[in-house]
Amino acid sequence: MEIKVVKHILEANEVIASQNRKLFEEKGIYVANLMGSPGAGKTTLLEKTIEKLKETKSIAVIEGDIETSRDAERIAAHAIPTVQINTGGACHLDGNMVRGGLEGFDLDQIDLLIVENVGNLVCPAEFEIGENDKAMIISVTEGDDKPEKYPLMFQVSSVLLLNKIDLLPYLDFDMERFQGEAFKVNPRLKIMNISCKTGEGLDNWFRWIEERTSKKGS
Ligand SMILES: Nc1nc2c(ncn2[C@@H]2O[C@H](COP(=O)(O)OP(=O)(O)O)[C@@H](O)[C@H]2O)c(=O)[nH]1
Ligand SMILES: [Mg+2]
Repeated sequence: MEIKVVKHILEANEVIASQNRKLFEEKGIYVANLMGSPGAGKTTLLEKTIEKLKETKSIAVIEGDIETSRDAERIAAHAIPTVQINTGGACHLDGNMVRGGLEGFDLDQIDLLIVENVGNLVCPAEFEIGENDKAMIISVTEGDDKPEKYPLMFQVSSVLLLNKIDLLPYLDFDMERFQGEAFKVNPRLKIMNISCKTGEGLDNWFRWIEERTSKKGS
């Protein structure tokens, strides 16, 4: 019985997510669903991305958190349309929550919508929101053994950003092991090693997301 209930919830979500997807398609908006643990660097990456791309792309952000509007305040400080969704306990965003959040935007004015999902390495990967790509960010301080322990997020993501590489000298992080595990769970994964602090590797990411956004808009 329980399995049926879960299946029903996921199917109901899929319907709303595909309605969102259709709307994004009509409006020519490229949507990235940014997922990762609390503290991996999601908001910091967003801030860097906005600063790099905001002259050439119209960017909007949805912030998903259990409580508070702290991340939305950080993003809004960059003069970008921002909506905060508080899930009130739920560990992920779903299609319906994102649909509600869209009411806060003029969709005709947006090229790129980035959704920062609730900090969690598990649940966000299970729920489609109508995105074009899922992108995940994990930091070296979380350990090199995570891909096989939390495979789903690695499997559903198009790109994996390994953040905080500036801290590698202080850690026993085995890069070969990490990359080996990540490719084992998802051979198509595009891995980018980055530091939001020093800026190392970020150009790769900027290029990746800018190219995808341009394709949608043209
Ligand atoms: N050393 C280092 N710290 C970082 C880096 N990126 C983010 N941080 C720090 O990690 C903490 C969590 O970042 P935040 O963007 O709020 O993570 P989020 O919870 O995933 O949104 C903050 O104190 C950031 O300044 C990085 O590349 N290197
Ligand atoms: Mg955040």
